[in-house]
Amino acid sequence: MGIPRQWLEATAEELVMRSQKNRHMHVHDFKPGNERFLAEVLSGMRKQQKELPSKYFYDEHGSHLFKQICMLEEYYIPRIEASIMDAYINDMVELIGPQVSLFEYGSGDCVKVRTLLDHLHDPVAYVPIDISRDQLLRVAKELDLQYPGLKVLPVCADYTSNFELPVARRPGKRVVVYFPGSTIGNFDYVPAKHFLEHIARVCGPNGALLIGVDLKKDTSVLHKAYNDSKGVTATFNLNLLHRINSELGCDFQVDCFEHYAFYNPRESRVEMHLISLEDQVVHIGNMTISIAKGESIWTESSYKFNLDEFAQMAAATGFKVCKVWTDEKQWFSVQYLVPME
Ligand code: AVJ
Repeated sequence: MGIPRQWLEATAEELVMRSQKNRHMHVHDFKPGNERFLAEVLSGMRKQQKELPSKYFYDEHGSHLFKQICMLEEYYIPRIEASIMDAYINDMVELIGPQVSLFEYGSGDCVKVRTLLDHLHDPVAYVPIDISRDQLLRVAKELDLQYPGLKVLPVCADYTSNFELPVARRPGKRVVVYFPGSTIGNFDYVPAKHFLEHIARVCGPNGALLIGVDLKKDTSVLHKAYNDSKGVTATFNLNLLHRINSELGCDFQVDCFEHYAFYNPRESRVEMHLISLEDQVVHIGNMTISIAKGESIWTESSYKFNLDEFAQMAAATGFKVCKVWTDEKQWFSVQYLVPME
């Protein structure tokens, strides 16, 4: 009991600042309601190829499972991305410059951004945007305490929908959007372009985008990354059905589904599906939907790029690739994009 340890190492002035900051922490809340969740589940399940949106993986349990995926040797993305960030952080910080307002789309547990926050010169604000509200509030509070000069402004939203971004009181020199983890790979081509266009508007002519982009590689590496030997990815995939059952009152027989993930080379993407092991019916809202034995529900795409393809897509949205950092095997890239002209 007693005083938290990190407080003992702070000056009195810092302590006052921290307690004041903590009182003011508040989430800008645009969390979608269950009506929207239900509508999207229904429309996906009524398609010829049944599908469910991958953004709904991330309830509390799903976010926890994703963190476990990130600790697997086979899921190479976080490890390699972190090594690139560590190796080139000084270059990145130099490009970004001082007094930045940093926006992160899909901030999750906010671990990755710490490398930036630890090295940036006098950052003005950090705006983590995430759909998982409890985790968001918890980690935002933590960061707020740990970075005394930084204004932390958490936003709970489905960032593919319309929502408003908060503005820090202290004016920054520029806006930089951080979008790590290759989450851009979850979007099909047209939505990916729309999303990058949205980011370009958020950045403005003076801003930039720091983005993680997963690269094409040996199919067996991809296969193992999405079919891990401990079965965590399978549990993560199946958790979507548990979540739908509990939040929308549906009756998927979760035990009668099997995780299935493979690399589709023609489309340059890993696809995750849930395959029904039996004929079954499921009630969604006031609809009854039948699922045949062997039929799949498509739950996620994870596109893999080569550097030219990504640069071309970026160019189609008005971004120019200014700098690319990769690991020595060229498995992953972190890229710094600026508006064209
Ligand atoms: C967080 C979307 C980048 O697609 O690799 C991990 C999610 N899915 N294992 C990815 C995920 C299966 C991940 N992203």
